[in-house]
Amino acid sequence: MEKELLYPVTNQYRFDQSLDGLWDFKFDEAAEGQQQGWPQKGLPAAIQMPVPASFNDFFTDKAAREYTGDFWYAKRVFVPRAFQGRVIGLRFGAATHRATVYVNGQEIRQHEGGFLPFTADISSVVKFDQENLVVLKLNNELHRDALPAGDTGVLKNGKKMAKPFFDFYNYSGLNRSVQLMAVPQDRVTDYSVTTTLTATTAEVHYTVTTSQATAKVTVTLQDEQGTVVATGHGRQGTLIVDQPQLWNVRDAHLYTIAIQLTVNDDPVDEYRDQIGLRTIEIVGHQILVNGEPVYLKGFGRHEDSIYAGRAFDLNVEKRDFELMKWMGANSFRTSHYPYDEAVYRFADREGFLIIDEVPAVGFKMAAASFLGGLDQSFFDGEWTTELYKKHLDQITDMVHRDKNHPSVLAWSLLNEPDTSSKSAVPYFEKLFADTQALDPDQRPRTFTLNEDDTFDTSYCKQFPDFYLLNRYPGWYHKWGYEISDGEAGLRAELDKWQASEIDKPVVFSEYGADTQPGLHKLPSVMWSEEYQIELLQMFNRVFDSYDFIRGEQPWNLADFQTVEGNMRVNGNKKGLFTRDRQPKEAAFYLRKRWAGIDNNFKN
Ligand code: BDP
Repeated sequence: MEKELLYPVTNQYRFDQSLDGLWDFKFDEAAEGQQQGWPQKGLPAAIQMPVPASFNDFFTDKAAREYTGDFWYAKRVFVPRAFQGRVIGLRFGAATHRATVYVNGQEIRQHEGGFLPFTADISSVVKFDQENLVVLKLNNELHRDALPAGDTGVLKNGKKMAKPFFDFYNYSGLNRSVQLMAVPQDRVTDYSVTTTLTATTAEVHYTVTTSQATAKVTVTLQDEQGTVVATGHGRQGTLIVDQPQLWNVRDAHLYTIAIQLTVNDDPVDEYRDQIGLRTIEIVGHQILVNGEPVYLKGFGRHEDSIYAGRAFDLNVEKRDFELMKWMGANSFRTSHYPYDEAVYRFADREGFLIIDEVPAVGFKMAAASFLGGLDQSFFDGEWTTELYKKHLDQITDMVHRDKNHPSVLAWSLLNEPDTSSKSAVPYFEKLFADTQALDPDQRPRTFTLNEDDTFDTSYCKQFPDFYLLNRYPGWYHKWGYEISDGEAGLRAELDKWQASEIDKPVVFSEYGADTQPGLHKLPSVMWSEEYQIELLQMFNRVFDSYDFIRGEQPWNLADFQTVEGNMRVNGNKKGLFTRDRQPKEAAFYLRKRWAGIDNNFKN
């Protein structure tokens, strides 16, 4: 079960019970919990902590908010006898950054990576019709051989401190829901679908994997009216849908796939999910959905809100989708980590395209030196062998989890890595090839190139299927009155892309200005609402002058929390919306621009 990531459901064969709510919680500064028998006894003198939530912002004491090291969660979970005979599992949506799971005193498994789900098979230790003690040891330290990358320092007073090589707060805890699951022994363990289109049909190629080889598999596809439009038999096959209602950008149509298992004609399992029929291709400098060119309008985002930090909050997510729709957006990037699964379900339903990003952020020593690190190439570091394993492991889980979502347009394999040294090349070569082998849908692979990775300096330009550029003229350089020089520099760089042999789409995946809401100034100064608009106008003039630029995703949808520092006034303020999701002036400007840009802009 530990490799199974299917979204949990309840039906005649499967049970999914939420374990969200209050859990026991305790910091373990001395790393003594194991020795003190907490997995067996539970947590002594524990405090209560909501799940899902990041623990940080609840505290009024700074040492607690900044806590770095081991910390524990525990809960007593009643498992009814009705579940007997099934495989019993726990599913953690996200645990930052490494976790050890114990049930009734026994260690069940360990997991590393704070932004993807994992399951623990507890069948061998579970007690029915009784309470079971579920205990988790978490650790939120940052390291160079882990994702996201950073260091963990120790202050003179002995306290550990996270030093991220990235610009978002190291929010920690059980940030997504926890579920108790009971599934049949003979069950569907995974499935995948890909679509090809003919003039009048969609061919849905499916593969189903099961826990046991004996069961018979039947797959049906139903349209939104509940009519069965195709049926297939066997673990692999093709379902042909006549006159299909395709999934399209901002015009989504979904089909229900139902996978049934029978043993000797008796039904033993069923799994249903919603899928969309669509194709994705990159041809020349066009991004094609169902063969039609699409211009991306959208945002880089974060899972970030007040009180609960990086906890997934369906209410915030709903508001974000309403804001994106109001803006006229059609896409977003899950900067800088895979988001909660509900986000992809929203996007499938609303017809948004997602650039799905793995938490490979901070792979750059300049990011470390910004905080006092060394100035060497990141990929020269001895940590890259271990890092690669974890990196690929997380890409594997991301692709495994998200591969059937019609909304997922592409995989972003890194954010702003150091590609200006040759030592990055073998790492990238392997990473791009290994990812290709994972995705049945063969989606485009990409990564964001930061300011230092230009047409002239990047050694890794050959790898992406399309380019994501993060550029900050007008903010981190050539700022204020010098912005006209910033524009000239940007044009000079883009002229080189234009003149080159490369014929692939370029999407601007980050640009922006920190803006204090309510600060007005005529003429503008940096940080004013007027300056944010001027900066966006500058970029938009540039985008409109180059045909190969096929998308714009300003940084960021909303203001978000970062570490404290002399570059940040209580977080990153480049949002078009405030952290409580109200518009800055620039949102009205951009909304107007996007109202005049159709999905097939530049064609
Ligand atoms: C980019 C990073 C992003 C930062 C942004 C900024 O990709 O995470 O928040 O810069 O500085 O380099 O605002």
